[in-house]
Amino acid sequence: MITAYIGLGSNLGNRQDNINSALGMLAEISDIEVVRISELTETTPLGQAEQPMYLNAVAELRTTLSPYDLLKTLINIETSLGRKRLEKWSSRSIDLDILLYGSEVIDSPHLTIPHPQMHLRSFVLEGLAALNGDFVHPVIKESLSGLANRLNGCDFVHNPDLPQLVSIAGIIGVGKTTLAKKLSTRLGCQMLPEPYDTNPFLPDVYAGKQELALDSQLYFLTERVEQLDNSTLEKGQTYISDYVFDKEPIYSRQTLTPEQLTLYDKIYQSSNSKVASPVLVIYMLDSPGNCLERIHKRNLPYEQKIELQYLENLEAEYNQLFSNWKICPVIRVKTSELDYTKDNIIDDLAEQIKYYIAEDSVITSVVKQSKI
Ligand code: A4P
Ligand code: MG
Repeated sequence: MITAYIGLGSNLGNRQDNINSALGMLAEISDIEVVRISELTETTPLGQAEQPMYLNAVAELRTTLSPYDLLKTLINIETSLGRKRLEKWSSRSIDLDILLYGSEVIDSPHLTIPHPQMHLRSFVLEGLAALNGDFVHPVIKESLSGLANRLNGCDFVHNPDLPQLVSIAGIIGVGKTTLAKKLSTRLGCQMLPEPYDTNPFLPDVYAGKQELALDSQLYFLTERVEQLDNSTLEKGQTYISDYVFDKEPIYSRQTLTPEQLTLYDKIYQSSNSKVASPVLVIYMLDSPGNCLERIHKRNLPYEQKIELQYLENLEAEYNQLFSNWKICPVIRVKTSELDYTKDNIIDDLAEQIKYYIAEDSVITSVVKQSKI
């Protein structure tokens, strides 16, 4: 007997009846035992706007059927419940997808297991996490509840028409630039480094010259808008930045007077639409105390006045930013667990990134790199 997980979805007809009928038909099959069912949840249609809301659920099965026979069974049930196959992702009376089949990995023309989009869909992961949160996704190698947490209740689709920007976030001294360099080398993609050292106003601001804080923030803003300009980054290409654009207001709130902040916010809002949004954020975490130690070690003269309280405030603001984040998945990484002396650390993280970006961009860049 293998434990398999099935995703059920319906957005046509009596949705609850459709789902109950499908579960009833599954339970009648002698090679299948329906063990548990997650709660039914109403979800916004992913992909196509202008569709009725979905009802979704996840079922845990025990079965002796092979994955291919299980798929045939699901297609038969869909057909007998009036499922019409129109264009991709059209409304449907019932959709039955195999999410997981034990820990098997199958990539054949008619069957892909684990379901190739499941890690981007909260409507699937939350049901799965409720049933078996500790189970490890056999390809991404992360628990189902860990995968669900990365999405913050949202659903995402790969969009190869956007620049595949992966942004690394975290407070000063957490290790963003080191990680960005290593990942961009590993993935053979361009790194977009924060223009941090070149800001002519920053040393004075750190030295307490409050009157230059607005100049410093505007310098950062204009440099970043130029660097992340949506019209210059190439569609489908992977980029790794060692900062996330949306942190700009965090720093401004720390350093600007209320009058400066009002002016800054206007300029920030108008530039926001010009920059590429990340398709994935890697949020690095370490205690402010450890970060302060790293700042002292790297010994940039103008950073030496940074105080623990300042880093603690930044940490609270970053946590707030990512607790409300709806733009893309967020992978949280503890700096203390990034032991770069271990060869596979970067490989594993690079491998994970692949599943969150429109894949071709990394595959082509890895091929390019191996040709060099
Ligand atoms: N196939 C390959 N792998 C699998 C698998 N693991 N499980 C093949 C099931 N089928 C798999 O499926 C097309 C073919 O995919 C199958 O015949 C099988 O050979 P389909 O259901 O006929 O076609 P589809 O609906 O266009 O594609 P698919 O993949 O089922 O779509 P998705 O990815 O399931 O997305 N929004 C909300 N809120 N809730 C939803 O449930 N569902 C979809 C459909 C879109 N938006 C949604 C929801
Ligand atoms: Mg389907």
